[in-house]
Amino acid sequence: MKPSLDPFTVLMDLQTGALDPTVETVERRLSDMKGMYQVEPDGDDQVIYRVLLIPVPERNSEIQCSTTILEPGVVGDEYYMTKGHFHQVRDRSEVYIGLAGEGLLVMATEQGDHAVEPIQPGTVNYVPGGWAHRSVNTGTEPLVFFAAYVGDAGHDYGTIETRGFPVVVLRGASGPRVVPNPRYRR
Ligand code: S6P
Ligand code: ZN
Repeated sequence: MKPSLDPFTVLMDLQTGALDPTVETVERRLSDMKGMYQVEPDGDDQVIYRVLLIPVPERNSEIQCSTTILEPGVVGDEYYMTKGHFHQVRDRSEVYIGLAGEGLLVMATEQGDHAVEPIQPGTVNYVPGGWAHRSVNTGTEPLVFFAAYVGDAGHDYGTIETRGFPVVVLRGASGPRVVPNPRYRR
């Protein structure tokens, strides 16, 4: 087989998640999160996370890589979080490596099972195929992680926008609380 890509190297800052070169950045603001928090955000429409991408062709012979920088903060009592998604091709898996900050990785199946795992410097989270995933910043510093996933996975945001996750992560007096999501639609 004749390879169709040439090898390359990207420099990743292990504290900030910055990539050099920065090829493509996705920014998500509070206004992109409509209907996802228990209460609607008010105030400044700030950027709550950035995804820095190392794009490669979207085919299953390649591995997509990115870093995510999720700011600290709350909407009501709910910590800042990513939108969360299933992969469009449901059985495509993913690995997260925690770089900085502290947070939780909330995962759910279409059948309504859920799992919650820590993200912190050095964690390697394995997200098997069929599990939707959302990261939540439960700390006071940016939560930064590296992600690698099967090249043709794609992203299905609509299912989570409609159904939500079975649990939400709230700020409690003695730390984060994972509680059932009253708005979850089975
Ligand atoms: C992609 C991977 C991450 C997320 C990123 C933002 O499969 O899971 O790179 O895209 O953390 O989350 P979201 O849910 O807005 O794509
Ligand atoms: Zn993913």
